[in-house]
This record gives sequence, C-alpha cells and structure tokens, in this order.
Amino acid sequence: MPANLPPQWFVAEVRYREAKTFPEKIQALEELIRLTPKHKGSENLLAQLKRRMAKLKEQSEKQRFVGAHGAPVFSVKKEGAAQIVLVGPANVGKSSLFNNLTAAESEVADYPFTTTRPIPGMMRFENIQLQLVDTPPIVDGEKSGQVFSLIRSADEIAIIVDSFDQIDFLVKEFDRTGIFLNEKLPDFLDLKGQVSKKAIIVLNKADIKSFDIENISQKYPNFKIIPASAKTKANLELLKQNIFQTLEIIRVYTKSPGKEPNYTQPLVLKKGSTIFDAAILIHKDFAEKLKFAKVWGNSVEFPGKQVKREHVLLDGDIVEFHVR
Ligand SMILES: Nc1nc2c(ncn2[C@@H]2O[C@H](COP(=O)(O)OP(=O)(O)O)[C@@H](O)[C@H]2O)c(=O)[nH]1
Ligand SMILES: [Mg+2]
Repeated sequence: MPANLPPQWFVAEVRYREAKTFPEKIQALEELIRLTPKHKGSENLLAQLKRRMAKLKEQSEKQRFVGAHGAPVFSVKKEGAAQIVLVGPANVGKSSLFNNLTAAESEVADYPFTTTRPIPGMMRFENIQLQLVDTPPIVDGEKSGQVFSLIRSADEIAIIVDSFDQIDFLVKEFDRTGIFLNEKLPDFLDLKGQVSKKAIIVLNKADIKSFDIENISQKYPNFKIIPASAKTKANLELLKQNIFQTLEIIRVYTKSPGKEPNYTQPLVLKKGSTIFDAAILIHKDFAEKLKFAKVWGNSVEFPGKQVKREHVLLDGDIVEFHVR
C-alpha cells in the first residue's frame, strides 16, 4: 500500500538529511514524523522514523559525554579481495582463530589484552585471498573507539564470542554507535556516521562450551552462526566458507575467444553485478566499447550464451567480452 506522502514531507526530508547537529536532526525528524500520514500504508515508515528518533536521542545523549576528541584512529591498509575484522571481548580466542586461519602470527595468552593493536594477515579461500584483521578486545563503545573505527572501514566483521550473553552486549554496543549489522540503511535516512556492515557470529571454544544454537539463531535471524574451535580446529573450513558467503561477492573468470579461462585471477565483484560492472573493473574505456559478451556458468541457460551488458552474473561464471 502506498504511503501517499504530502509534498511538504519531501521538503522536510531534505531538511532532515542536511541537518548537521543532533538538535537540528532531532527537530527535523520530529517534523517528518508529524507530516507522515497516520494510516496503514505508512505504518512501516512511521515505525522506522520513530526507531530512528530513539537512536538519534540516544546518540545525542552519548555525544555529550564523549566530547569532540576521540582517540587516534587505527587503520589497516586493505589487501586482497576483502577485509574482514575479527572482533569480540577479551580472551574468547580471536587471536587463536586468526593464527589458524591466516599465515600470520598473533600473540595468544590466557589473560586479557594480549593483543594491543590490529594485526593483519591473509587467509586463502579457494582461489582468492581475504585479509583478516585481529584486534584488541571490545570493552565498550567509548573505550574501544579504535576497534570501532576499524569496523567502520571493514567489508565484514566476524563477531567472536564464547558465550551467548556476549552477543547481546556487542550487538547493543554496535547499535548504540550507529553500526547496523546485516541490515540495509534506508536511503532517505542516510545520516553521517551511520553504517551498515555485513557480519557473522562465531561461537568459539565449542570443544569446551555447549551453545544453544537454535535459540541463538532465533534471536539473530539475520546472522550466520558458526560454532568452532581454534583448539581442535573444528569447523574452521565451514567458517571460511561462511565468511566468504557473508561478503556477498562473486568471482568471475575472463577468457579470450578460443582460449581457456583464467582461473587464477578472478574478477571479484559485488553480488548482483552485471557484465558492464565486470568490464568497468577491467577498464572504463573497455566497458564503453563493449558490444556483447558470451557467458558460461550458473547465470545462463546454456554454455556460451550471448548476453547484453545488463546481464547479471553469478559466482563462478566465465565471461568472454566482445568489443567494438
Ligand atoms: N578450549 C579452547 N581454548 C581456546 C580456544 N581458542 C582459544 N583458547 C584459549 O583461550 C585463551 C585466549 O585466547 P586468545 O586467542 O589469546 O584470545 P583473544 O584475547 O580473544 O585473542 C588462550 O588460553 C587460548 O589458548 C578454543 O577454541 N578452545
Ligand atoms: Mg588477542
């Protein structure tokens, strides 16, 4: 059912979007809520706006205490097809998992705060390299600002815990600091500082802990939840696969007419990408000269099908570009 928004609503929406300070934002959002029709068709929108208001007020409150200057920000140069940041409380086994999954080495100990700075390492998954980043523990949104800045620039985060209630705590902290997990931000509410992140939950120490997976899945339906053990190495392959799947990226192999595909260097694209997107990745000029392509793989009904630039690719497809 359409929301049938009045013209003033859109004016108020622009004002809201352009508001810089929290008081301005809150005022503009109040106006927006007032102008939203109260009927069945606008129910969802209204609920969304109210949720946003609650969050804004909370953040505004928080900012009063934090002050303007935060700690220096961590940053880790991205390498490979994507960057995945491992986060979680102290002593849950982040560094142990990191050491098992990558060729790098991060210090492990049975006391908290062994890891004091981010450590990058490469994890091979099939024919691509993904960058993992080990981090110091998250204490809370304020004390762990540096980890939160890493999260904001990551392509995915792996939330590592060894007990159920730690998930609740972390998800609340992310929410509070404007990090939305596995949730799309509505376009018209795209506020500065709010980000949407892909995330996976890892229940580590499965060798000594028992987790009520069903209960956890019910509570966090948007997440892939993987029990694993850095100690016995149980489920580490499954974890890799799920880290990859959560990224929602596809690998596409290029070939020249009459030649074999290049399987060693796939083009890595966002899920939903087209032939044109793939061509742009090679070169903008190349994409402009594109006439058509031939595709082998899951996205076509038969091998070698000729497709247009709008054709949506799937993981594992092979593409032969034809240019003017
Ligand atoms: N039983 C068991 N112990 C683990 C596992 N992973 C890590 N540990 C232990 O937990 C402690 C903390 O590990 P560490 O990797 O330093 O945790 P971090 O602080 O999250 O980086 C160490 O004593 C590890 O040996 C696991 O899967 N099972
Ligand atoms: Mg550590």
